[in-house]
Amino acid sequence: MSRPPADVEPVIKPPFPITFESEIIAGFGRGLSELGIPTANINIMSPLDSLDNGIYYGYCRVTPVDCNECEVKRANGKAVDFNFGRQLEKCDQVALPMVMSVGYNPFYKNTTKAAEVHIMHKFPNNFYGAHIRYTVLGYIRPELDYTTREALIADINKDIDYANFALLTPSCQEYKSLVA
Ligand code: RBF
Ligand code: MG
Repeated sequence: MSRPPADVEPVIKPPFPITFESEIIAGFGRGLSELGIPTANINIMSPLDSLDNGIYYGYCRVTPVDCNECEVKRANGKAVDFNFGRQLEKCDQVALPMVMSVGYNPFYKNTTKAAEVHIMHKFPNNFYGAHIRYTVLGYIRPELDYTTREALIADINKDIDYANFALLTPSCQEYKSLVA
């Protein structure tokens, strides 16, 4: 399936909208450092499990969890500070536009399935351990392999452009309250 046209208001069709809740976990630590595109990794549990692998768009909202700060080790052994979103300001805790990738990241040949969101918002701090509620409104494209990192980055930026356009249209805006 190819990417939806970037100038046509989307029609939200079943199974969307799909609303999930989960918490932010530590990923590979690669999004910002290697691609310049930070992503928040999400615990994959049912019903997120049931989505086909691919790239999606929607809204999300992150909120703090009442937990003491702690250190968690990434798969590669590096420590990550879990602050459970305690530094999130009120303006960070609103419904925000996002793009989401679900699957094995063929460019990196992951051996475990991962779900991660890039949120179109400037967060002043990390929010590992925070609660996330998100509503998926549509599918953009399958996960692809690339010959260069630049090509992957260019495609992710097209996903972001599409989502920024779609999520401002009335057909999407009417679902924004699902994450409130
Ligand atoms: N990884 C891939 O290997 N292929 C993709 O087509 C792909 N598309 C993505 C689209 C979006 C919107 C996002 C946020 C991520 C995507 N990724 C893809 C995952 C990317 O490789 C991952 O975020 C970084 O490796 C950090 O874990
Ligand atoms: Mg990440």
